Amino acid sequence: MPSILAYDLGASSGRALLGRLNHGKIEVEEIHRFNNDPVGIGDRLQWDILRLFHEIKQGLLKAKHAGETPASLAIDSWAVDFGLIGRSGELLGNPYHYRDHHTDGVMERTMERLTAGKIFGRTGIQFLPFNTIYQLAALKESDSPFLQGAEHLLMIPDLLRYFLTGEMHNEFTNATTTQLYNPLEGRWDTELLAAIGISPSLFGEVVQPGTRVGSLRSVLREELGISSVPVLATAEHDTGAAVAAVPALERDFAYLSCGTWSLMGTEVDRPVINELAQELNFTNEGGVYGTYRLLKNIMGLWILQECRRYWELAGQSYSFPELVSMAEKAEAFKSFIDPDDSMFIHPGDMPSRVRQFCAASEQPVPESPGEIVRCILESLALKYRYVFELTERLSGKSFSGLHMVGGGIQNVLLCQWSANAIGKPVWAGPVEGSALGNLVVQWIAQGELADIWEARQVIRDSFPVTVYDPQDQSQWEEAYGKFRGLAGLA
Ligand code: LFR
Repeated sequence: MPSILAYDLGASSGRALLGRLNHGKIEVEEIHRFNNDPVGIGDRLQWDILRLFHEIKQGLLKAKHAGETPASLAIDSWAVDFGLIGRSGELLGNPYHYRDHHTDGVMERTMERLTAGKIFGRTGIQFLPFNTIYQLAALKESDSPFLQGAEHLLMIPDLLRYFLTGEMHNEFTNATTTQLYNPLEGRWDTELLAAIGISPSLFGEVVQPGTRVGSLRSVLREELGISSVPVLATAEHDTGAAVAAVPALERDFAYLSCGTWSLMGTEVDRPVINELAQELNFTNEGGVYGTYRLLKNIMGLWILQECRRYWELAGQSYSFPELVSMAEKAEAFKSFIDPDDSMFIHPGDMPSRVRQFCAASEQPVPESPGEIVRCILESLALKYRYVFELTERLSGKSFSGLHMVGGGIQNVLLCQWSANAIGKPVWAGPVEGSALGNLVVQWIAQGELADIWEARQVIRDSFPVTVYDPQDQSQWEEAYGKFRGLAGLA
């Protein structure tokens, strides 16, 4: 059986995997891994999109050298960011990084003008300052020449797919993250676009995951010396792909996609757009096969990654396992942060910000890396419990445990503490959530798998799931009370 190729691009690294279905089991081989280093120029933080396209080509070359001609390929990546295409068909400027400061204050101003009720009511999407709608409003406010010259807007995977095929399509799961797509009407929301002064002509036809959207351009085939490969739209939002790969066998399940971000929620059949969802700032991102992800963003391992980067700059290099083992030795439940405080969104001196949060909330200030990492990981686990309970309240469901997928589950301590905090088992696996979701959508499109439920069964049969049972319940219960108080969580 021929292999297929999945590219999964995260905010700090990307990978290309060849996948094969063999007697009801999935086999994957990572053929290429690369860094995704955002580049700061002056005040701006941008993605090195041409470098990413170069790495996509490297993946194709490595597949060729492995003697493979993939039956199809697809790309997933983080959401909300985009490229603008001008009259000549060329990319105008580098896409901004969603952690760039150009959107500072824009969400607040837009919400004031349009009202939160209108924006949420028409999109069902949570308010995050970097949503595409606020990035576009920022470009409009600054009279960006790129925006003036733009004829098309393509989200990151749409853009890379365009570079590969020469064809432009907007894929559904990513389209919903813009906060400009109306899921109730099944189209781009022209009223919101008009309100921020953006032409609807920038937005194209929205295609569902699994749609064939072209094949490799002949010029690229010649450059690489390869034959044609069909290009599919998969669940191109990495979180959409990760949730497609949750090995749940029951319809109602809670998940946590754990990486740079922690995305926690449940899958629903239709968007939950009501006052409570708006008040709790939950989102309804488009998923596969008519589903939606009722979830909430939690800042995730970003804070830890950024601490590590900062320490490295200061000449102290630690691996993640080293940091986790230092955290394990530090004193328990000494101080907590609210990981979702806006002070943690942008890159910078994260250790100082953690200390600052603790000092301002009159807690002992963590000093050593071990103390800081312990504070971050305990706070994340406690925030998971909070959002787990909100998910149950909002969805009216009760969950017997939590599925965790993604690279973050390699952090065994975090998995165990998550189980302790929520007081229910955590089922951790698979690690390659997004890439697997990307692959199974391609196989469903090719008729190799019947539907998402067969796909989830096959994933369960192919990859280990580690069970973490809750421990130390009374201490975590007490910690949760303290955490809620200081993070001001009702
Ligand atoms: C996770 C993710 C989240 C999105 C954030 C920014 O990788 O895609 O779902 O909110 O990145 O795009």
